[in-house]
Amino acid sequence: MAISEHDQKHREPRVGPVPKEEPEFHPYHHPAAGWGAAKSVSQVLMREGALVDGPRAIMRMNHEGDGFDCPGCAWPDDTKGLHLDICENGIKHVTWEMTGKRVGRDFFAAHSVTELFGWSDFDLEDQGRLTEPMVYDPDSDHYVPIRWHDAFELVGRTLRELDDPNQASFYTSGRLGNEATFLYQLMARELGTNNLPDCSNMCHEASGRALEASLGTGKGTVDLKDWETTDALFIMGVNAASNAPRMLTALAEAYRRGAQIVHVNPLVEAAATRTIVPHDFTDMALLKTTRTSTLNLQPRIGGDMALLRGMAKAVLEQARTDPKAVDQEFVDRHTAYFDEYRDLCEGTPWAEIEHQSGLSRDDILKAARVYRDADRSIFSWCLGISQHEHGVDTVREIVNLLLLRGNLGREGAGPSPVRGHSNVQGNRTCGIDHRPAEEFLDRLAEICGIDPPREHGLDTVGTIQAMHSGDVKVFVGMGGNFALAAPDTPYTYEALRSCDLTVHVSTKLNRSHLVHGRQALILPCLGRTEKDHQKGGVQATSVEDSMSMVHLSVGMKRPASKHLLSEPAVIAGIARAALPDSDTPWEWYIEDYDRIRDTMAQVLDGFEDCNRRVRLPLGFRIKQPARELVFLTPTGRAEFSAAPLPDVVPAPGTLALGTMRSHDQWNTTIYSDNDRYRGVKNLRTLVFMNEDDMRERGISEFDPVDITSTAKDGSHRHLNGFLAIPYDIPRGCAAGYMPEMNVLCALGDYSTQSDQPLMKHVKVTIEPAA
Ligand SMILES: Nc1nc2c(c(=O)[nH]1)N[C@H]1C(S)=C(S)[C@@H](COP(=O)(O)OP(=O)(O)OC[C@H]3O[C@@H](n4cnc5c(=O)[nH]c(N)nc54)[C@H](O)[C@@H]3O)O[C@H]1N2
Ligand SMILES: Nc1nc2c(c(=O)[nH]1)N[C@H]1C(S)=C(S)[C@@H](COP(=O)(O)OP(=O)(O)OC[C@H]3O[C@@H](n4cnc5c(=O)[nH]c(N)nc54)[C@H](O)[C@@H]3O)O[C@H]1N2
Ligand SMILES: [Mo]
Repeated sequence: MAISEHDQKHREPRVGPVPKEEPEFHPYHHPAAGWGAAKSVSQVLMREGALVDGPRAIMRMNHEGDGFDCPGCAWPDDTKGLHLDICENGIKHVTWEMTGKRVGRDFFAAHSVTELFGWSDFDLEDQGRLTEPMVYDPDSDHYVPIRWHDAFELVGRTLRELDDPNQASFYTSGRLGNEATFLYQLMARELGTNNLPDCSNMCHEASGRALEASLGTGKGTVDLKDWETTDALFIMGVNAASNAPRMLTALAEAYRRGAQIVHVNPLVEAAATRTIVPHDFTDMALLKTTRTSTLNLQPRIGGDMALLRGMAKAVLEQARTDPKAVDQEFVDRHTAYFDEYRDLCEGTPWAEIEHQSGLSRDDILKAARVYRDADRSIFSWCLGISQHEHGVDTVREIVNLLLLRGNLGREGAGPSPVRGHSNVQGNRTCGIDHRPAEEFLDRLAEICGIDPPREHGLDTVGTIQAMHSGDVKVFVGMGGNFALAAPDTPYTYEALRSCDLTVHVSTKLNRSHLVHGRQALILPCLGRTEKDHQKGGVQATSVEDSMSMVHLSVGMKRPASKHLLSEPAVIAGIARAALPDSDTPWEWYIEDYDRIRDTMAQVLDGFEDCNRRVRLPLGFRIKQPARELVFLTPTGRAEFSAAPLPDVVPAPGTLALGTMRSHDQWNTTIYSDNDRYRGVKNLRTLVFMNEDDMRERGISEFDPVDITSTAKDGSHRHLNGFLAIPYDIPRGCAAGYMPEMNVLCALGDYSTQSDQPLMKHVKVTIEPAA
């Protein structure tokens, strides 16, 4: 099909770049990482004009002591002094921030907001770094420059004039460093609201709640050393080669020392095949590949819980003849509600397990055997597990299975969620939580001398609903791209447009700046790669990775513009303007971030003495009570859950659609129209389907199709003219890219367990385009 014709069918504005060539699809048969990654990196470096600075910055990334933390993902740094685990997507991410391009006042003078709204999201971000604060001028429909002082005063005045502080909501995207995070939540709570939605509400909320309920701690318990010593790794619902590429190295090393690696994913992703270990120069030179999998299972979308239940059932059945199958001593000493769980497993028929998982009993037994034969097992997971109606139950089922064999509190064993944004876990640790614990608020009150509100605040979905109904009038986005990342795009746009004031603290121009309230500000800030000069000298910020390691990040680049402020400074500026009588020493904090850390050390669990410990070569690890077999649960024990299996099988004629990322994308930031590991070029507006499902509907490769979703409330949403791609995916399942597909996700369709939008299980029908 000619491109122009295909393009016309797209909903405007588009997300990705306009492809210069025909779409292509050729299943990928090469190893992950290696030279393909190296080539892709050099293309990005060239495009961003970062050929000189890029490589130098990369050498400083994730360095002990004096480097900056890679903003690419939350995978931990190596513990053995190997600091250059080159990762293609981390490099792309860093160069994206370091681009030589700039969006200054001339740019905004030349393009109205209405005009810019028609641009693609790719083109918006591709303009480069924001350079000075801008305010929306309704008369001219342009953004115009504003001085920092006046911008702060505008936000401060609007916040002061609200009838109720709960009419404001303060969003965090998981990039924000710990110190800024602490100040941000302090400001919101001093103002009097717990409206602190964050990207975690769309991401790992389910994991946090499940681990909290089962183990009394909202985080994983394992670290990289455990990954290095485990006998069996179960990797569930994550596209690691694209989204946590440094995991590839861990998988290859595990394979080389004989560990079992089981991948559970409706799609066989690149990490489930083989890799060329990127930092291993001999491997690179000889194109030597290492396997990264010993078993791949492809359940139906949402079928993981049934698979886990089946594995538990098999282990329990074996325990009748094999006393070592279940670690009864561990179960007796450390857990509660085992009998209920055993009865539940025994009472769940194999036929139901097979039907709900979409896997044969034989396949499930294979996985169970790996689990039974391993002395130490780790389960790792990401969005394929969490973004479901029953996400909490599924993560609790993972813990159930771990508990059966005492896979907790010892080396090489335990739960290991792969977090998303590089500091999303630190955000929670440092107080971004719309449902804060009483003890935390008590300490905040005592140490910071404020009177924090006690009622729970709004999360992401709640904030969108409240903006839509007029209950929230001020939206502040601390990073991120809320308009595009949130579900139900048109509804979210309406919600943001009903606000009195929208404020975005950002590094690059994005859709959220163009979907604005009556008044609107763009406040540009330093990125993580840049030097942060304050009165007390160059400042460092701390971040926490997926495995609870906290370490310092120090920028080394000259800021993209001399008008940029650091995120802590922006927050302090807003806080001072909104709270003129505040006793909090906002300005004093900004002079030297050690002062913020000193306060954090008094308020936050696990941050004692953090100024000293964060300067240790590898930083420090926040203690996980569950790791020490201390369970802060009602029973004081690890608690088995006994949830019934949900019905995840699509009704006849319908499909379960999962929305996900391509390889060349970082959430709403699109690098190109390619998805290398899935063999796709020049195309994002696609839907992957099983060939039989396509045939049944009279659809062939690259045929345009219309996709209709049906929400819980029966309402329908549409995406037309997407191209169908035949893919190795179970029948009844389909997949495509976020954020294009967010229009299909109804705002009301969130999990009743986690309040997370159901981004991996959208009920759709697909037919040839009208
Ligand atoms: N380069 C890059 N890195 C990133 C990001 C990025 O956009 N780009 N985003 C970051 C963020 S914020 C996050 S949260 C993470 C996201 O990391 P991922 O969780 O890998 O993100 P997705 O692309 O949504 O991929 C979900 C995976 O789950 C699978 N899946 C879908 N449904 C199911 C299911 O029902 N069961 C199972 N078992 N699997 C399923 C899909 O096939 C896919 O492999 O990555 C982080 N790292
Ligand atoms: N359908 C569907 N929707 C999803 C998902 C899905 O799987 N499917 N995944 C969800 C998930 S897991 C997440 S985490 C959200 C992501 O939601 P967000 O975190 O809100 O979105 P991002 O695309 O990561 O934000 C990109 C923007 O962040 C800004 N930025 C980058 N670096 C910095 C910085 O250092 N400081 C500041 N202040 N700003 C910066 C830039 O302006 C850039 O445009 O999307 C969610 N949406
Ligand atoms: Mo995320």
